[in-house]
Amino acid sequence: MSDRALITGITGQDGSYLAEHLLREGYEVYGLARWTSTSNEDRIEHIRDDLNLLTGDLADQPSLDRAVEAADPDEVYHLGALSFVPESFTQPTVTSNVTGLGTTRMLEAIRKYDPEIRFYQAGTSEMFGNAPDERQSIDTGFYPRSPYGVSKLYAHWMTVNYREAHGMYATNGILFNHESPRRGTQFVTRKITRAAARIAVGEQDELRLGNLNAKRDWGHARDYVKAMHLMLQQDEPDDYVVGTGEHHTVRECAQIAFDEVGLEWEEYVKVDEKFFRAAEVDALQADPSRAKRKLEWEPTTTFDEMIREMVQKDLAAVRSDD
Ligand code: NAP
Ligand code: F7E
Repeated sequence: MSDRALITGITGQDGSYLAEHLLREGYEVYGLARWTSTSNEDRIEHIRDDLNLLTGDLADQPSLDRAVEAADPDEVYHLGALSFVPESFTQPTVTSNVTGLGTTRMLEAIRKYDPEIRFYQAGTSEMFGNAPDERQSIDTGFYPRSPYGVSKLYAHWMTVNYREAHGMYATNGILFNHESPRRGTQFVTRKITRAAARIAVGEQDELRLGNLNAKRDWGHARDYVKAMHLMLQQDEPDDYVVGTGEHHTVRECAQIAFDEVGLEWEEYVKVDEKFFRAAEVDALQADPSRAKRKLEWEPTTTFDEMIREMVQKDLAAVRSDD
């Protein structure tokens, strides 16, 4: 009998790549998706017939209980969250409810149904925030700088607590930024690659950005979902930091994206304070050495390759819209 996995957040960037990966690995894949009046299934359209979708909401305990029962999974990958940092400042309580308490609801659903189910929590480098260390490892202290980061930190410790209090196989993956052509269009990399493509074909005149000096450790989502899967194949549950170990500025991202379409980024990018954050995270850079060693995992795509791939996909999309 094949292994069964339940993915929350299956309609998101990571959910779609993870579903593809688990299908390739021979899993029977279940996905929790919110009920919406218009379809949010674009990212999983190509594999839709191979998936078992269940409706549910992280704010609604009975729907999660039903989903866990219906999927009867061996592994749960909990990726569902409100993941856009700026919006968490304007919607702090719904962020806490969905991203924070939603994790406790999933853990409870599992504990009640079958505490042997393995659980992956989608942790984030945003929990490090104003990090005291230049490179962040599992030993770095947490200092979140947004309601999103605070909610994820609560979810992190609840995951640790269910492991220690109930003996559950509950693992935190602390993943640094990862992007792809499927990244939401408000996140900075995709905002830049899409704008570069649209400007190149004459559909947009300029690109307004916030803090160009912000540094992030950006990898490819396709690589990172493999690390999630590996984490749940270990003998014991644990916590892991996953990133490339390199960081780049927003400015460098713009320079590569515009270079890919043969344009000078300075001619099109304008700084707009509207995109500055109430509390910024200036720089993040992973020390992923432990995850690489224990999981035998390596990122395969460089930052430069990934940004150029995203620009090419965005170019193809704007051209096909014509
Ligand atoms: P994403 O594209 O924003 O996807 C988030 C998913 O959560 C979507 O499927 C969304 O459904 C679902 N969701 C939101 N609210 C929900 C609710 N109330 N009930 C059920 N589902 C809900 O995020 P991502 O980039 O794939 O990231 C996956 C996870 O990793 C998230 O938890 C994120 O916080 C975390 N993370 C991401 C990164 C990164 O760089 N990408 C790094 C570290 C951690 P809809 O489609 O209906 O909106
Ligand atoms: O911002 C700066 C901004 O929104 C990156 C989420 O997946 O990764 C993501 O969070 C940086 C910030 O991602 C604009 O100030 C400049 O310093 O792409 P982002 P994020 O906030 O790092 C983490 C790991 C997660 O867990 C989150 O879920 O870029 N920046 N100008 C801008 N950012 C945006 N969005 N838009 C701008 O115009």
